[in-house]
Amino acid sequence: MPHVAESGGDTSVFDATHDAYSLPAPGLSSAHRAAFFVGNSFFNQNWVGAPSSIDSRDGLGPLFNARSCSGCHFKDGRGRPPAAGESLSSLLIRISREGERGVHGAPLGDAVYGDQLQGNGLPGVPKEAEVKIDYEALAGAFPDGERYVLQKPHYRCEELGYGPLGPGISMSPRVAPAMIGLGLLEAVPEGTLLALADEQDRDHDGISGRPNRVTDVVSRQSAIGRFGWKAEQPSVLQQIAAAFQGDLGLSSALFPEQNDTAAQAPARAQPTGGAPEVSAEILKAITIYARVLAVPARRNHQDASVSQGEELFGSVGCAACHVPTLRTTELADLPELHAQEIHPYSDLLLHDLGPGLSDERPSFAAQGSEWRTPPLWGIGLVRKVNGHDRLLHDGRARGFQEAILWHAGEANPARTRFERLPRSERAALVAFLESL
Ligand code: HEC
Ligand code: HEC
Ligand SMILES: [Ca+2]
Ligand SMILES: [Ca+2]
Ligand SMILES: [Ca+2]
Repeated sequence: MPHVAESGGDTSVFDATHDAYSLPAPGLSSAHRAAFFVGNSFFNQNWVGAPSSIDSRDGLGPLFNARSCSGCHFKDGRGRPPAAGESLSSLLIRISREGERGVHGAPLGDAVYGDQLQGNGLPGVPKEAEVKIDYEALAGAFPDGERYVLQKPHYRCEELGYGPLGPGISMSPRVAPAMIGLGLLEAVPEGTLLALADEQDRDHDGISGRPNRVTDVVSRQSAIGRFGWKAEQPSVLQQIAAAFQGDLGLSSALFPEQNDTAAQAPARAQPTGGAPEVSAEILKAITIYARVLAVPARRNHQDASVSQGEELFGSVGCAACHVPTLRTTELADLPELHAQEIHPYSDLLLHDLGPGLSDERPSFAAQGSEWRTPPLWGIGLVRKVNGHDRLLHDGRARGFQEAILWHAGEANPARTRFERLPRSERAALVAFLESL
């Protein structure tokens, strides 16, 4: 185990305040630092409906989830499910038709509602739906008798704006992940990920990670997915262009269409904010911004209980998926991130975590129960930055212990070993996660 503070190598920042996710990596060239600040302002600005007097900020919607990127990635951090009585804000719902797939296994959207539910519309454009969540309590106990209660979410669509959803529609709820270290993850060579993969479990350790294989929309070729909860996007650029289209209703060179369908006449009737609505310059600046947001260094990494927890993280089997150390290679356009030893605690591969976490919505190579191992770097600062402790793809877990207890499938043995640890060692493992 690495036992070092600098999870992002030389590009780590020492800041544990609520700005911890918002800082540029140290050592950027002056051009990249300038692009960072331009990207930062577009990441935080509210877009408006077209037409507006300022062409560089219009084109929002007509259907959208939020008015800005930071509306969901607040403080470049993590979203959460709504509290009782709130509407969805930093959690979004992907939808698709069961049993039907497109190129490279892409999910296909509903004929009327498309591939994502947008809960907001411009004036005169009905929003698509108001989604409500009910939680079912699941009580359990550790072998030593300590009790816990997990909560399983169930989703209901109300106030559907364009008639009923088609038959056989599956829904995949996801919270916005933190934005840190993404350029470093992009700079991990494909060969490293392929070497970590063990699709047939040839080494018989019960872990069979595999890459998602998705469509690169620029080359139209199949590519390894790295970003998003199911690794459905191959690059930060494509992830961001997809967010502009799906989440904000803004077209770009990568995704020139609006996000509405022909069946949504009030949306189709709206003016657009240009073709495309997001210029190449703005897309480029936000992409640089997102790639160089720094990873915060660990705190208290030498405390006795944290060190003990770090060892347990290895011996219990967490590190089989949450791989502690990777190395970056050269990126032609971002030499600042070159040759770093990084500690993301992820293999960026898909793993089957069992039916309890399944969204029953296959996407490209990923089955419903398969998720990308999420990086754990910086995760101990979620409460500080975002003021909540909600974890997992849909934010169902309240804190680290619940997140671990939801692990099943390939992670069954690791979870069982965690459950059997004495209480003080379970606490040490959680203290290690808090130090990240
Ligand atoms: C409605 C909320 C919402 C908005 C608005 C939003 N995002 Fe996201 N973002 C998400 C969710 C949810 C995911 C995970 C997506 C998935 O799993 O497919 C995500 C994923 C990402 C990722 C990948 C992170 C990772 O760890 O893999 C990046 C980069 C990103 N968003 C950037 C942006 C940018 C830039 C904008 C503005 C153009 C934006 N997002 C707007 C919710 C949002
Ligand atoms: C088989 C691979 C695998 C193993 C083993 C594993 N994990 Fe995970 N872990 C995942 C995946 C995949 C997710 C995402 C699941 C989801 O969001 O539904 C995850 C999610 C998490 C999260 C929440 C991350 C977030 O961003 O919300 C934490 C914390 C975590 N794991 C810690 C652990 C610990 C501690 C162990 C050992 C007891 C462990 N994991 C073992 C694959 C694994
Ligand atoms: Ca638009
Ligand atoms: Ca839609
Ligand atoms: Ca294996």
